[in-house]
Amino acid sequence: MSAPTTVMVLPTYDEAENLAWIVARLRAAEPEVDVLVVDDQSPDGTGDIADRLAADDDRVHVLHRAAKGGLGGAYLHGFAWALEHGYDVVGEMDADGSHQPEQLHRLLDALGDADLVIGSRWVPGGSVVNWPLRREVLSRGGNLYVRLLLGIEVRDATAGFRLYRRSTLEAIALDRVRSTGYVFQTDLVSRTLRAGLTVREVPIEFVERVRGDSKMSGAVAAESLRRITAWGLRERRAQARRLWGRVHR
Ligand SMILES: Nc1nc2c(ncn2[C@@H]2O[C@H](COP(=O)(O)OP(=O)(O)OP(=O)(O)O)[C@@H](O)[C@H]2O)c(=O)[nH]1
Ligand SMILES: [Mg+2]
Repeated sequence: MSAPTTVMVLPTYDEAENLAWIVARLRAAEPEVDVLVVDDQSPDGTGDIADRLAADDDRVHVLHRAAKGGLGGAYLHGFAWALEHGYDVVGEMDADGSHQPEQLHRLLDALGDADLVIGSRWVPGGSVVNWPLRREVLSRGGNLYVRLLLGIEVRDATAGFRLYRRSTLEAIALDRVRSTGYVFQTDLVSRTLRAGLTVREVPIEFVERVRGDSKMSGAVAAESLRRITAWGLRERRAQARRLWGRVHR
């Protein structure tokens, strides 16, 4: 049997200062892993850099999208490409250096007994470097909100350093995903668990970006709050109906 084929999907928007650096590190750390850059017409020329990297290396590929469509949109596009091209394992990571290619092996090693592996900041051994307290509070608070409202036992449901088995992506109805921003990550963990599949978290060290600007915005945060609250309420209503059904049987 041949070894599973893996591709890491890297969404980019204005990462000209980071992309070549991160792709070189990824190729060096995991020479057997392919790379797919999904660029949304970055005004700073990231797409051209991606084209040059792809021209120099058969294992680097690029998708150019028409306009900035959010992280979720870029990943859905990238996943469709990866499934079409027959990969067994499809990964995600940021292109700004926050996720370290040198730690990808931790995720690869954990995939043996999981359907989704998450590189987690908030399990023992996980950490963040150079985060202001405000960011840490926001991330921990957001994750607590997710755990309480959705009732899922994942410590870092918003994390974007991941590996999915092909079978996982095929089981979770990607065509019905509507999340565009970072809430996409939470959406997919929750779909994976609802499909009865196994999620494992492994500790990683998350490094705050050093170069380039964050794309986190008020609108992106608002989408997260809105969707998670709506999913939580829907789940609570379903619970109440089940309980009501039992009482009145
Ligand atoms: N293709 C595409 N990529 C995006 C979009 N928004 C963000 N990204 C990329 O997604 C990754 C994560 O975005 P960041 O801006 O680093 O978000 P973040 O990590 O929450 O914010 P920081 O911690 O401040 O870096 C980066 O590689 C971005 O370039 C988008 O609309 N389209
Ligand atoms: Mg970042």
